[in-house]
Amino acid sequence: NEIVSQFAIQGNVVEVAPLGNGLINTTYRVKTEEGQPDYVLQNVNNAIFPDVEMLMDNIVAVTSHIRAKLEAAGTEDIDRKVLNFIPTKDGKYFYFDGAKYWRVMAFIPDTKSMTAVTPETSYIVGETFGNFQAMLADIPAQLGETIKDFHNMEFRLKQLREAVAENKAGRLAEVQWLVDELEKRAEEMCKGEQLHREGKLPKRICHCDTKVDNILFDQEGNVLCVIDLDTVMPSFIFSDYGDFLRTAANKVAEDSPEIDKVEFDMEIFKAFTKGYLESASSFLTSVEKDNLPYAVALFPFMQAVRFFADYVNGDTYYKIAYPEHNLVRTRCQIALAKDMLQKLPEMEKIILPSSILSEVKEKLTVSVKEVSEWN
Ligand code: GN1
Ligand code: MG
Repeated sequence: NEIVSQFAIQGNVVEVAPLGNGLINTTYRVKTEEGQPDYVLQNVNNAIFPDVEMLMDNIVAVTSHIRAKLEAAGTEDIDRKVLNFIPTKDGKYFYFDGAKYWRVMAFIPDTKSMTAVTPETSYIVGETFGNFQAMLADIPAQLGETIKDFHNMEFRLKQLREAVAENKAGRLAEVQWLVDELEKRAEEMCKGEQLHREGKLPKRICHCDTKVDNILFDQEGNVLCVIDLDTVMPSFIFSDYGDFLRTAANKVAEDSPEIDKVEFDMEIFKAFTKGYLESASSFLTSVEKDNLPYAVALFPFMQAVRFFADYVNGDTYYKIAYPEHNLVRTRCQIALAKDMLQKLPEMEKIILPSSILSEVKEKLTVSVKEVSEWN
């Protein structure tokens, strides 16, 4: 009550109860009297997100930009289609109680989330995230990186190399072969950063945590809005495209020990890509589009590097359920990246229109050759 009373809400608080099962932030539902709107109160995890002020500036810039677009388009029911953050009584979007950072947003009633991934939901998610990026393609505000170098492959490799050099947990000897395995692919996986340095690949505002459960649906299954905006930041569009497929199109869980069952599901790939391209084509450059297959393989590779660095460091970042957990996760992600690399030519055929296929034939031959060399 003390915390909620800092914010400019309507009505009197009747109850504050835990909401959802997020692992990073802590969330509560704030109920007010009959006839008044309810709210969501969140404690932002400051250990993971060091600059809450920047994070909230990002979120407010993004949600107000989307709101203005929806208003301009004459969209109905806008309060259900974009999150609405409530300022404190002195006009800030977070409250620091001396130990913790808090924020409040309006609760959107009568929603459901969808956790089952099917080609149908993947198509909708692709369309939704493409749309989200499209709406933010012309945002005037400069957004900050809420986690610095979050999806920077070169930085993630640097972290792994440091972990290997320090060998803090003394685990290196048994897993040196995995370091070698990852290093084989390291350079080509930094293609994004290289293209960026050459001025050929822009950063745009991306969500950076694209999963089905970060979309709210109404009771009929129509998309309402994208939620969980803490990682919204400038990144290559590959982030939203690739990270969704990493989790959604793997036939097993990201930490499955059954490596032989790891398989990249091309039906999910096709449906998600179709939805994404339908809404993102308006702003994607040919470099961005041509490199979507690279983005598919990039994310399990990057995740393998992150899990593995954590294993070498002695498991300090990701929660583990058993001692080898990060190692099992690493192997699963490598297996997925390998299966994706095998399927790159097929993906390229689907993404690139047939008219320009002949131009990239040479490129396709190169990727097939490279795949057969990575064993
Ligand atoms: C973390 O906690 P969750 O699942 O939303 C991580 C992602 C990883 C993911 C791997 C802030 O996300 O980048 O892809 O684990 N988020 C952060 O399971 O590091
Ligand atoms: Mg999350």
